[in-house]
Formats: sequence, C-alpha cells, structure tokens
Amino acid sequence: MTVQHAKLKEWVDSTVAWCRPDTVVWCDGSPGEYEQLMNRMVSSGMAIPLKKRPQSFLFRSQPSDVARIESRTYISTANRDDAGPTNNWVAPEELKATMKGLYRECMRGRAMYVIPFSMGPIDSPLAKVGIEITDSPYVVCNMHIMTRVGTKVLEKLGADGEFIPCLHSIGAPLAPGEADSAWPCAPLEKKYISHFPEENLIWSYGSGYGGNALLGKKCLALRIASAMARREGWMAEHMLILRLTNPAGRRFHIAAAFPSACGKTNLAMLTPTIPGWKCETIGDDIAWIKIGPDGRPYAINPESGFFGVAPGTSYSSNPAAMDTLKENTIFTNCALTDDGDIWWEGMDGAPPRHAIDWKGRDWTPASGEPAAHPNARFTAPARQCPSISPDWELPQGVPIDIFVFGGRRTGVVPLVHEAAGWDQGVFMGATASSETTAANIGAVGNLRRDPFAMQPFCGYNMADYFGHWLEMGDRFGNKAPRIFYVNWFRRNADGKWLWPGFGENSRVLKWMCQRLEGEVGAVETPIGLMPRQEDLDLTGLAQSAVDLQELLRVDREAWKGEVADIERSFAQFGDRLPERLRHQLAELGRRLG
Ligand code: SAT
Ligand code: MN
Repeated sequence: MTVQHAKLKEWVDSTVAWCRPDTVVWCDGSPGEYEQLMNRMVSSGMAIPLKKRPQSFLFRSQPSDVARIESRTYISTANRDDAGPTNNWVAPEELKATMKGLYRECMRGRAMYVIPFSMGPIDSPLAKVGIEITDSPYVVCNMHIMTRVGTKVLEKLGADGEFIPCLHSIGAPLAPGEADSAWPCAPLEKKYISHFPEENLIWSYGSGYGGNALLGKKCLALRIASAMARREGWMAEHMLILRLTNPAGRRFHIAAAFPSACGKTNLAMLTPTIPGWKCETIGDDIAWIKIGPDGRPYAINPESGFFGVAPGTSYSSNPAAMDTLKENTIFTNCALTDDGDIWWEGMDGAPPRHAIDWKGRDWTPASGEPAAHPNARFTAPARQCPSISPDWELPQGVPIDIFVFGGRRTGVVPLVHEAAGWDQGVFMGATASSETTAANIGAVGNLRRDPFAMQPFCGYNMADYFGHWLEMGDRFGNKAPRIFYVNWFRRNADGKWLWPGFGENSRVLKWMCQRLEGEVGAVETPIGLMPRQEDLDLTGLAQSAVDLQELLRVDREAWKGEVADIERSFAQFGDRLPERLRHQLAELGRRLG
C-alpha cells in the first residue's frame, strides 16, 4: 500500500524508530486480514475458537487487566484548571517524558499494526478519522468490529487530511526466544491512558482491555471529541440512541446517558411490552450531535459495533443482543462450556454443571465465584443486531426529540421525572449520580456523582462542559429536546427491585413521548414533573408486582441530603460553575422547604 500522507508516514516512521517492533503492518480492514490475525492468535493460544458460534472466539485477560482504569487515566492540558477537578492531571511535558521512557523499545519481538479508522460513517459530515498504532492483534480485531477500518479511510485522508493519532502499546516487549503469554500487559503502576486534548493526541500504555486499548471509543469518541465538540460547537456524549415509533407511526428519537454497565445496551435494544410500539437501535454507547440545517440536534452513532457487558444478558433481558452474538463475535472473560460455547451469570436456563472460568480454571456452580468476570464483554457488529434501524448509518444522523439521564440508585431517586425547561434539565444531567460498577477497576456499589455519565469521559473542565450544555440549549431554542431523568434500579426496604425494567421500560418511554405530544399529564413536585399513577400505561403488567406509589415517591428529607451532596460536588468547581446551575440548586433547595 502506498501512503501519500507525509505527516502520517512521518509519525509511523518515528514510532517505529522509538518502539522498535519487528515488523509493521498497515491494516486494510479486510475480512482476510481479520481471519489471518485470528488464526494466528488461535495458534498462539491467545484465542479459543467456539464450536457453537461460527467465527467467534474467546479471550481471557490477565486478572489485573479487566476494565477501564480511571485512576491511571489522564487529561493533560497546559493549565491544570482546563482539565478540571474531576480529571487526573499531569503537565504534558512531564507525562510525555514518562511515557516516552516506557514506549522506548516497547514493541520488541512484536508486530506493530497501523489501523486507519473512521468514527462515524465515512461519508458523514460528523465523522472523524483516527489512526491507531498498536502492538496488540486483539485490538486490531476489535477495532475491525467497533469502527470502520481500512483503505477507504486512507483514501479519504488523501495527502493532507486531518487525523487523530492514537498510540497504543500493551507494554510487554519480548526478548529473543521469549515465550509470549496469553494476555501480555504491563503492571498497574506502568499503565497510562493519556489524552492531550489541546493537540488531539492519545497515548495509551500497558493495558490491552476495552476502553484502555480500543482508542476510538472512550479516548477518541468521548474524551478528545468532547473537547473538539466544545471548540467547534457540537456535542460528544456518552449516550445510546434509539428510535421509538408509536402506533400512529410517529417517530421519536431518544438519546440517553447512563454510566457504564447501567443498561444502555439493554435500553437501546428494547423490546417494548406495550402493543403497537416499535423500537429500533441506532447506537448503544456514544452519540455525536450537531445542529442540523433546520436547527434541531442530529445524532450519529460514531461506532459500528457493540462492546457490551455480557453477564446479565439473556433472552429474557435482551433477546436482540443474544441474537446479535450468534456469530462473528469476540468474547472476553466469559466462561467456556464443555461443549464449546460461552456462558455467563444471568444467561437463560440452568448454569452448566461444569465450565472453565474466565481465569481458565475448572468451575462448577459450587465454586462460590462467578464463572465469568462481572465486566466480561462481547464485541459484535452492529449490523447483526435484529433491532438495528435501517437508518443507523444515515450520514446526517437522526433528529433528537428527548434526552434522558439516569444511573443506578437503590433509593431516593424515583422511576422518572421531567425537567420543566432546559436549565433544569442540564441541572439534572449535571447532578446525575450512580452506584459504581465493574466497568472500572475499583470499588463496586459506591454512590458517586457522575454528571451526564461523563465523569470518566469528559476531556476538559466539567464546569465548562456544563456551560457548553447551557449554550447548546440556547442555540437549540424552541427546537431543544425535552429532558427526563430515570432510575430503573430503586429497591424496597427488603432489597427487592421495585420496577421490572427491560422491556417494561417502554411504559416510561411512552409517557415521555406522550408528554411531547401533550397527550398525558404530570404533577409538579419539588424535583420536577412526574406522572400520576394514571398517566403511566400499566396495562398487562402484573400490578401486584409493582409498587408505583413507592417508585414515584419523593422523600423530601432524603432529597435535602441530595442537595447537600450536590453542594459539595458543585463546590469543587469554584467560580467556574455556571451561575445558572447555582440558581437551579438554590431553587431546588427552596422548593424542598
Ligand atoms: O470503557 S469500556 O469500553 O471498556 C466500557 C465502558 O466502560 O463502557
Ligand atoms: Mn460506555
């Protein structure tokens, strides 16, 4: 392949000179390339082909390398304040010096792959080109699924097109003759996931897992893109995108932000339980949103695959996902059954009597440990999803009618509430909270503020990000989407879920759509507008199973506790916090009395 782009060639050459790989491979994105790499990984013992699923493979990571690592993720800006209090920061010169030391000869004994990829359909005006350099063939195969890879991207770049350089190494050079391990990576203290948003640059070292290594996803499409979006007047959000069609044929496009492992994929692939309503999937994790010629916000899904949490996925929770995974899928850290299939906790039917767990050990239901890691993942092509919308690759995107925020809250936060206006909606996003999950390495189940589900993904000062949302709302004017906040995860005093979730969430989405159409009522509460019991369509739902009164209860005393916590979280932004949000907080406090 002849590469015409002088800057790209120069970057690749200098990386070769520094990292010293044995060979360089320019990826063309072809099925043949994918197959060849997989065959090689099968031979080396890194990948296990699955007898039960055509062209599907299981990988087991090292037990230390199983999720994103927020504690090793950096936003490196010239001024510390521009990264803000929610990001780890090291000055660019210092971070680069440290990482350059690590990168030196780090690819010895390995091949270096150059992956030209597009985030967004190549012909979309919203698309951005990235080039990932990596020494992990696992990353190449995942990027094939998650992004649009190959020669077409290089053609689009031409001789001087703009690209985002994404450098990745697992940080595990091989001495001559040294045997490789099944999942090479560097120890925790040498892992870095670094972003230089002022020069659109990503450097990642030491981890081979998910968002740490597939640099198009969180690193480019969220952290770097959020900073670009602010400069350029658009939005990069941690949101699923779905299309809901009502029985009359009216379409609603909904973009919803929940933290990692809080059900975005399940909601995006929703099977409505209410008759006549239809759901189509457009994206399950990231939305890039730009104002269209008619002044409305239009969203694209920049990805082309799903990197979803496996445990809990089943035919009863998410049949569309299960059907997506029948072939051409990469599984990571799932269990392996004796008949050559994968398994995880929460799959349909009884657990296997025997399996090999994610650490490669014999497992039985009596083992007392999960067989699949809680953050085990599937990587599957979006086009295989039975609920994928025929319009999921529209270059101009789809017009958004509704934004939804939410998180995982055992108590306090009701099933659904609605913002009376844009500023209150931005306040809801800015104060979103959730219990932490296994998608990050760290404690699970701790309550934290996760504004707009972007706490781990905002590439600049979060207070400025709030300001950007307010400004975008001003630009949308009367075309601004309505904003709602949901919590599917509330429990009763005995710890039992109060809401069945999954397909039944269509009832809540129906209320939202009917609110837009002015077809249904709401009551004012101190925290926002809420449905009365009769405003929610509960036909066919076993009423006894749902305590709607408790689900919709606003506990004033508990909410005063929220206000105190929000005050603390806002305080970290000092003067940079937009006055309009300070005002919203004061108003909430006043309404709670
Ligand atoms: O960041 S990952 O892509 O590994 C998964 C997530 O946190 O959503
Ligand atoms: Mn995510």
